[in-house]
Amino acid sequence: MPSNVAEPYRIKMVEPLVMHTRDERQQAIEKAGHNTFLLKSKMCYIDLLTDSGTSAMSDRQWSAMMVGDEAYAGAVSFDRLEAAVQNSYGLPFVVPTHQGRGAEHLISLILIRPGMHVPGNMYFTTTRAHQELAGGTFHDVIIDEAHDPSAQHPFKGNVDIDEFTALIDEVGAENIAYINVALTVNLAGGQPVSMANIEAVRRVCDEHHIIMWSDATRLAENAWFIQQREDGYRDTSCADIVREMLSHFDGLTMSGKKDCLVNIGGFLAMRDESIFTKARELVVLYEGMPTYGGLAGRDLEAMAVGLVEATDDAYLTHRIGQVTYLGERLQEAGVPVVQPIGGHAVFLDALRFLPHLSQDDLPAQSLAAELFVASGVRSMERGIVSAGRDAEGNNRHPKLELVRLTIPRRVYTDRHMDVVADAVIDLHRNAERIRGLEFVYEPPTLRFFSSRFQPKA
Ligand code: PM9
Repeated sequence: MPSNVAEPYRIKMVEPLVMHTRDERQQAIEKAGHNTFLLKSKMCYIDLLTDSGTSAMSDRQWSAMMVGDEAYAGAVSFDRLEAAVQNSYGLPFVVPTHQGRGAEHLISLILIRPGMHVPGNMYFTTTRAHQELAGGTFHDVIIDEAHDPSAQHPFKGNVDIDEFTALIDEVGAENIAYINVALTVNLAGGQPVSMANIEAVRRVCDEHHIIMWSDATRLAENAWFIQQREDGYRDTSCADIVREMLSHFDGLTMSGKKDCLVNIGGFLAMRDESIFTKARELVVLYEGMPTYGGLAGRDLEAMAVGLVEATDDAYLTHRIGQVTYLGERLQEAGVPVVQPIGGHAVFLDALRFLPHLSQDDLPAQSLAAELFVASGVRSMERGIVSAGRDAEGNNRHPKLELVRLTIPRRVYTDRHMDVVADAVIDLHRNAERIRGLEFVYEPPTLRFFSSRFQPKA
């Protein structure tokens, strides 16, 4: 049963895939310290580590790259990116950065003073790291359903308005740097936020004079869910929904590596000229001139085209249809996955997949490593390892202990999804033999990228 929408493109260039033996993969994972981030990509048959920077670009993006203006200052490529953001997102001021975390770094430095609080709809690793580096404290104000992998809710990424207002009452609006609303919510399973919820957050922000920011990394996918699930949007294009969503925000950070369909790039966009001025001052220090922000002119061109392509209805219907297809194949076979299936990935519920392990056995890390050895499919841990340690140095224990099968955009076919589904289903049948892991090396920040592990005795 293939997904019911064919690819809305045809393939012009191909990249061969190589399948290694199980023994070779076993050696590779041991060399990588059982961390899929440390594997060589050539060892991965189907690489579902991330949807970040892994998209296939279109012929239009590649041709736009050829007219990239590589001038150090005042490049016309920046003007084209700025115009694309203004037209598609409705935000007047744009500052490019090398990728999303570059934008997160700058906005955290601008808006957060030590001791301030930053509510958001679930943490994201790099986002929270920059908020904390700037002296802020992150508060999770997502609805409770988001922390329950089996809970059914059409907009599991929604902000819990009561929790948000309770936080304002507790710490005072003047101590809230801004609220960061992610569209969609990556670590909840790629779950969307409804337009009604965005409007409700805006009302609270207006009442208390709080800045409303967005992590807009997957905003086009969020728009598609609004079109499909929220009353009154069925006949509205995703491009129009994107503009409507953003009309409620003061600004955004963007990792262009996702919903701008590029291999590198990001930016800040905002309404307030004083924030813009500060961002332009800081970008020179950390990224590059305000007209290139650490990117080549050709990268700006590709992003200007990609951010428009990403809101195309036919593209989004196929894109999310493919993710849903994989998720439904797994669900039908009884594999525990986060529900509903999200926009960019299918998330395996490692606690239910490996019920014989406790969270301190690092089940998601172990499952990701085992899936690679069994099939050559690379995935990513999104659980206790990704959550890191709190200010006292204790391991955080997130409610979600997940393995993410992240689907790059326009890269794999539904036949690849079948190979992935078969591998996961097979592993699930033999899950009881999978052992836990323990750390042998742990860096001080963003530990999931480079920690090393060994099987527990
Ligand atoms: N997300 C991802 O694989 C890249 C690796 S970080 C584990 O999901 C959100 C919601 C993201 C995100 C990156 C960033 C940072 C910000 N917000 O990777 O710096 O999903 O461009 O963006 C990754 P950059």
